[in-house]
Amino acid sequence: KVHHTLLMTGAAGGLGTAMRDRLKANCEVLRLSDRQDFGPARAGEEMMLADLANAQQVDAAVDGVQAIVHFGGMSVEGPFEPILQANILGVYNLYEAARKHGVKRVVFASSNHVTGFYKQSETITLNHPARPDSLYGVSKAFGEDLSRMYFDRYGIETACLRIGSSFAEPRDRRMLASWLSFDDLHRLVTACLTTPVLGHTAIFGVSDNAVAWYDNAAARHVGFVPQDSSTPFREAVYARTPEPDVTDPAVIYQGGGFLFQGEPMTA
Ligand code: 15L
Repeated sequence: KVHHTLLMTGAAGGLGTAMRDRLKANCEVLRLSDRQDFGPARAGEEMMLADLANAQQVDAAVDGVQAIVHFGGMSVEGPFEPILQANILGVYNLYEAARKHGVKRVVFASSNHVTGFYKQSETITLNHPARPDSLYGVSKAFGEDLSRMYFDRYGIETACLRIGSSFAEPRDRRMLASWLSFDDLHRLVTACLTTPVLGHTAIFGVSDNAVAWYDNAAARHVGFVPQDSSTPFREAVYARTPEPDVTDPAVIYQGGGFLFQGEPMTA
């Protein structure tokens, strides 16, 4: 256990729920935070409710922790205002609190949607420029840049996890490439919390899938070695999903379909 008290934001969300028990192995005390009440603290936990847009509440949640796993914020595309509040103002509030309280390491749940406008036929590295596919993707790119500034200025180390699709199982054909198992997500977070020198880095968060769009060579120092693969799910996914239309932008681009809802797009 490298950290005494670890803060996990977004504790009531999908990733927070999946990591709640797993992250207890990484610390003595797991401090959980979310916007609204999600039940009592269990053994080894502390509960600290905080709206990311509220600087005082975020400050209180960060006070006394040694590291932060930041899963909080809007997790899909939507209207700009809530994205602005939670993902832009919210990530600023978090880093200001980290600076004031001397927190030296943050694991930030960024997203594959930072680079979602690369094609599914491309393999991209961590040196490819961002190509956000949505306002949500832009907000995650902002978090990546902001955290870099806090590293360069104040030495706060951050891993920006460009998480693909972290669910119990891959849900469609795209997720055969983008899937990150919960156990691999925990391995990734653990690697980021424990590697001796993290610096500031992005890293694509996917399992060891046969179909891959990402090259993590520039983040070898993190020490993330995924152990799971989408391959065992492949046949079932093919059987229950239609043949893809290769002229559909949701099939052409890595960001996939959910971000084009209601927005006609041309390739
Ligand atoms: C994300 O960034 C979302 O948070 C998640 O809900 C998934 O939709 C994922 O991307 C994805 O691209 O599959």
